[in-house]
Amino acid sequence: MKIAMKLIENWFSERYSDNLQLSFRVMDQLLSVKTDFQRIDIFETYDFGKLMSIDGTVQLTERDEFVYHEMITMVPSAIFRGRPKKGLVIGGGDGGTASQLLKLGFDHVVNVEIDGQVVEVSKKYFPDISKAFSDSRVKLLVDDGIKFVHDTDEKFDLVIVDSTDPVGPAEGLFNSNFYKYVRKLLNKGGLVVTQSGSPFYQPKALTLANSAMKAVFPNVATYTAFIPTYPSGFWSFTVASDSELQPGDASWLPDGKYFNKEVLKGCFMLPEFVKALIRENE
Ligand code: AG3
Repeated sequence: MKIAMKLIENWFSERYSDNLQLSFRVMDQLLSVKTDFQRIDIFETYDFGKLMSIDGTVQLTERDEFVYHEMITMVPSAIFRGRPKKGLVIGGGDGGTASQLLKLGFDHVVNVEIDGQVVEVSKKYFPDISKAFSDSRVKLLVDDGIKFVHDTDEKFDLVIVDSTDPVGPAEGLFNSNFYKYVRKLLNKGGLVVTQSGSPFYQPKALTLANSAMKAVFPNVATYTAFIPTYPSGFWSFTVASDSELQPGDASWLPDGKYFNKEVLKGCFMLPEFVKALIRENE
């Protein structure tokens, strides 16, 4: 008798609600580890290369990480007058943000990640994305970012908050107290930027970031990017400064794989429902 072979398919899903999820078919699960802060999983997916999730939420995939890392670094760099050189990354334990800052010519980057295991895992599974951690221009501190901004008196041109969603360890990064301390660390003309979630599925992340920054900075603006593996694919970032937020000509900035000068202008043009969310905060 012939027995039909049973084919089992394995899938990783990020749950957006009880009724909605995004699923990736996976070849293999390479790692699942519970740290003191969160659970980290690494999958080899069919369509997006390796994928890292934290507490079940997609953090990055090899195939589309460039969008997030370019947009969180290049847009604020284009607004800064002159060439930004000193960067602070809060979170960003995969190293993607720090690596991108080095590409842009930053000569000193401090990266404060609360969970050392994110760094270790990234070095092992994403050696290219995390290569900044073996560069002498980057100082990695495994520490609480909130504590760091309270205690340091170093100054930066750009502060980048590359965090998870505003639940769990990142919660304290979405409030005005945190930004009060960040403001003190900014050089003249300096900016702070944070990822602020999916305007469609996570309006609270956007409004939280927006109101926290508005409580502290006179100039705040939201921009968006297309990131296929994040909820809804439509993602927001919010930037703030004491200086005006007009993109300069930034002729020194090269095009990326996503970023270019048209994207720089266009990304600040917001759909009405996003504008309405932001207005609610005024
Ligand atoms: N950190 C922001 C990821 C947020 C994704 N949220 C979600 N999937 N629900 C990205 C880390 C890349 N350096």
